[in-house]
Amino acid sequence: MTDQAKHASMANAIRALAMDAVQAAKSGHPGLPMGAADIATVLFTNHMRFDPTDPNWPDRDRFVLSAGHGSMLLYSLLYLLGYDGMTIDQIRNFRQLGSITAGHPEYGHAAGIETTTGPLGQGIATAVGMAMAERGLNAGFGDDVVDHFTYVLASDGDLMEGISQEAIALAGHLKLNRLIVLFDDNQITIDGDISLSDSTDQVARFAASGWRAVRIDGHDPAQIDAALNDARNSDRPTLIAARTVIGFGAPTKAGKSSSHGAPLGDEEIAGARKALDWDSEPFEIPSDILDSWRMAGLRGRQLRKEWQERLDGLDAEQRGEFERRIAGDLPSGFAGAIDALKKQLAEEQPTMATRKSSELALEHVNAAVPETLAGSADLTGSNNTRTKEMEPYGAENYSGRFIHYGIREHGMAAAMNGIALHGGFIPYSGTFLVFADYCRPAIRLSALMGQRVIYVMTHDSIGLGEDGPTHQPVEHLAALRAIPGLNVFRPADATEAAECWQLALEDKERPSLIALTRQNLAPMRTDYEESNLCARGAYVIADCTDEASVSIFATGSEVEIAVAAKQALDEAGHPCRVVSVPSFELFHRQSPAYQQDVIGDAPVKVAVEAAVRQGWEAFIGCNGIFVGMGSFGASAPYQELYEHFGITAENIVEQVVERLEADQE
Ligand SMILES: Cc1ncc(C[n+]2csc(CCOP(=O)(O)OP(=O)(O)O)c2C)c(N)n1
Repeated sequence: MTDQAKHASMANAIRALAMDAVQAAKSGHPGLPMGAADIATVLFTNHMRFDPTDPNWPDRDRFVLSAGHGSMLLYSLLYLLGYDGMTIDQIRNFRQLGSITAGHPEYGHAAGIETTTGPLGQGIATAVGMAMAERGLNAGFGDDVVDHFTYVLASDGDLMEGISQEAIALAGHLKLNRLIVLFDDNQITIDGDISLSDSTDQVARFAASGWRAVRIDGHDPAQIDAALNDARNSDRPTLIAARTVIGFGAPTKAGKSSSHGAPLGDEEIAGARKALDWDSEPFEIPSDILDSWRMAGLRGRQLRKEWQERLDGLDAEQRGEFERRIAGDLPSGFAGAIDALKKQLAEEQPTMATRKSSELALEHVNAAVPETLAGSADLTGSNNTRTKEMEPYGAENYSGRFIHYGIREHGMAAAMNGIALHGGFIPYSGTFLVFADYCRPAIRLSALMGQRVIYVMTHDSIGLGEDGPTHQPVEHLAALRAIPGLNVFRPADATEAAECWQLALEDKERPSLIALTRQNLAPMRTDYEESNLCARGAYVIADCTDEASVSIFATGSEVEIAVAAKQALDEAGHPCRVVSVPSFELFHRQSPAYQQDVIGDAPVKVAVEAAVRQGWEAFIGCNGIFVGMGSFGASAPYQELYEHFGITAENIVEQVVERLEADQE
């Protein structure tokens, strides 16, 4: 067989599996895998370094299928290359419950899926984070142990989404030359020809952001091969715009949107088999072709062994550190650092904004945990995420630990997913809480993938004051608490801030968001406690000796208002307890007995939070008193806003007394 014929038969194996699996599932996207099969074949047989027997080899090349709807491309590759678990039965069960071959690639379902994709644009932006982590880890451990590429297959849709611009600009600026994007330039989207909605010159666009950008024929293996070789030797990230035909091989649907997202149908598939000269039955790959693929799968084994020898050759300390960081375990000094800080805080009793408390915690964290990779979306001085020793991360200094993400919240959040997925770093970075909306699709993916990404969100309420309602989050806490698997923290003082940081860093399987104030807060935790009280999500922070008539639940800046109300209520003969609720999610994970104990049975229950009521029913029931926001905020000094919106101790007391009196009537 000529090389050309061998290439064609290997690529056709992908095409056949894709059209047959989509047909069997009665849904899915055959067009992209059929169109991009030539690109993928050259990439995986000649360029990608990976070892299916050790899919998590830390120095493997990463492949991100940004156009996740083309999932059958990835599943076909993983099956053909011999990844454990990706059996032909899994391909037959494409899109079925319990299979590892979900509609879109889901991280954690199968080895070889580097990230969850499907929401267009996320994959390419996540890959930028992977490439950033690669350079960062390389700067720390050297070429011998970290030196790999991140390849992306992106579609028109990926490049049309706004997040791609943030990602492209960041990657170009940072000169991430180990990032290579293969653009499946098929000029078709769901609605039809790309000319319906776009006329961007993508090559010029990438070039304008500092990329090397070339055009090739995406069905010519020699051109694909040469372009990849050039890309790997570039001093900049590379875009390879590969012109392809969507649904390549389908007799009437190739080149048309009708091949994008629906089964081709029996007749069309029969025609494609003929055109591609593919005689095998559905889900059958001729043994010589499967052998060729499996041989390609073996290519990396030797490379991986050589890498292992180089790692073994490092001195024990460096090797241990590398392995610890890849495993994601915190250094042994971490817990002690937090404890020392808590003792210091108990002694000093500082009054400060929690964004400042967070910075103080980070001074201790960053000294003890070398793998934190910090950042901010151009609000460094406001988010307080950069600690003293941190140098900026950049093309001239990949060992820097602070990333100036620019005004790119969405790109930042997705990049953090990539950094976490890559391994070796714990990413955290900041913006204003109100702009959580700009990060939300990526936050959702952090949670869906169970990644330890830490979002620092400051200016967390009307308490930010004069910037006004555009900058004052109101619905954001509730909206974020609605994301399954995301820890949302809102610490009430410096001690709680330190404890929330500890919890966020120790939770290897979930992202966390820490909401912090702009305004100063008095210390609420006056005594040193060895245990982390925030770990249970809610706890009694101020108790009463008599049976409580009132329980007040509050978070963050409103805890001190609740405590002031308690003092007045106690004095008025209405014994009151205050529960601080730094995290709904952690509280809901406690035993029913603990939850019941904390909620208690005081006849009047009050929740205070400078945000909307949604979600508080779990604490105060339907008829509890809620003191918070029911509208957008306003522009004014924050003390006036708290008065204006009635989030005051006086208002709480008034409402409680009214309720107690009404109950007595
Ligand atoms: C953020 C987002 N919006 C919309 C969709 C739905 N969707 C899936 S594929 C697609 C566009 C298809 O065009 P293209 O990206 O060029 O893929 P191709 O047709 O080449 O397979 C759309 C709108 C999505 N997956 N993600």
